[in-house]
Amino acid sequence: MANNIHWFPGHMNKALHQVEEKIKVIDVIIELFDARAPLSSVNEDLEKVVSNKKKLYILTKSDLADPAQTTLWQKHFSNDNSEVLVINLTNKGSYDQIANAVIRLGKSKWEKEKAKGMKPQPIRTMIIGIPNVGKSSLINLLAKRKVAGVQNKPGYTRGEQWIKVNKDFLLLDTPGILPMNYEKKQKAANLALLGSIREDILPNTDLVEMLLKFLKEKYPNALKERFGIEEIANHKEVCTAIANKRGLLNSNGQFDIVRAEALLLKEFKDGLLGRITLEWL
Ligand SMILES: Nc1nc2c(ncn2[C@@H]2O[C@H](COP(=O)(O)OP(=O)(O)OP(=O)(O)O)[C@@H](O)[C@H]2O)c(=O)[nH]1
Ligand SMILES: [Mg+2]
Repeated sequence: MANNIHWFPGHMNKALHQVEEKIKVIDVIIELFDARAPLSSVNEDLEKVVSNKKKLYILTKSDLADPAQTTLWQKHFSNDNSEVLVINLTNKGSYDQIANAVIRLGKSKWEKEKAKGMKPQPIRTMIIGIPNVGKSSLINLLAKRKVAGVQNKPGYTRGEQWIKVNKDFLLLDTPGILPMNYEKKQKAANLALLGSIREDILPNTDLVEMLLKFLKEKYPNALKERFGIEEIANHKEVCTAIANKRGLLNSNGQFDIVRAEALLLKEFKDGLLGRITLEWL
C-alpha cells in the first residue's frame, strides 16, 4: 500500500480562512455531509470556528446510503444548536422542508432584533461542504433556477450575491468549499471512494482492497447481483471474476484487472451495488 497521500497545507488553510471570513455575517450555516460517510465529510478545523453558530446539517445523497445508518447519523448530529435533515437533492420536493428548518433555527435572531427595536431582518445563510457533496445542487433547488454549476467532479464551483429564497431567508450564491482531511488514510479513502477527492490520491488497487474488506464485513452480498460473486474473496479473485463477467480483456487476451478495478469503483460510486454507507455508528 502506498503511504504518500498528497496534501497541500497552504491551499487548505487559505480555503478555510475564506470560509471563516464569510461566515461572520451568516445567521444559519447549512452544512452538507455525504450520508455515505458523514464523519469523513466533517472538517474538524472549521467545526471549532463555527461551534456556537446555528446549523442546519443536511445528509445528502441519502438515496445512495444505507437507510438504517442514515437514521443513526441523523440522531448523532442533532443538538441544541442544530437540526439534521436527510435529503436526496436530485428530488426537488425538499424545498419546504429546508426552508422551514432554516426559519426554525434562525428566528431567535428576530427576537433579538425586536428587543433592540429593529425590524426583523431576513435570515442569512450560506452552504458549506466538501467537494462534490451537493452544494450547487442545493443552491439550484433553493433558488428554483439554475445559478450554480452541477458536475460530478470535485471542485466545480465559481461566482457572489444573495439569493432571495423567500422574504425571510437569504442564501449566499457561492458555497464554501471545505478542504478535506487527507491526513487520515481511511478518511481519504472513503472520500475517494465517494468521488470527493481526486481519484489519483490513492491507487485504485488500494481503494479496491479497502472497499472489498469493508464490503466483506458489512455488506457480504453486495457483489452478488451485479457480478454474480457469491463470496467476496481477495482483490485478484474478485477483479478476475468481474473482468470475466463483463468481458474485459487486455491486448494479450488476459483478464484486464486494471479496467475491472475502475469498473468496480465506478459502479460503487454510482450506487449500483446498492445502498451502502461506509461509516457505521
Ligand atoms: N444520487 C444523488 N446524487 C446527488 C445528490 N446531490 C448531488 N448529487 C450529484 O452529485 C454530483 C455533485 O453535485 P454538485 O451539486 O455539483 O456538488 P458540489 O458540492 O457543488 O460540488 P463542487 O462544486 O464540485 O464542490 C452531481 O452529479 C449531482 O447530481 C443526491 O442527493 N443524490
Ligand atoms: Mg458546486
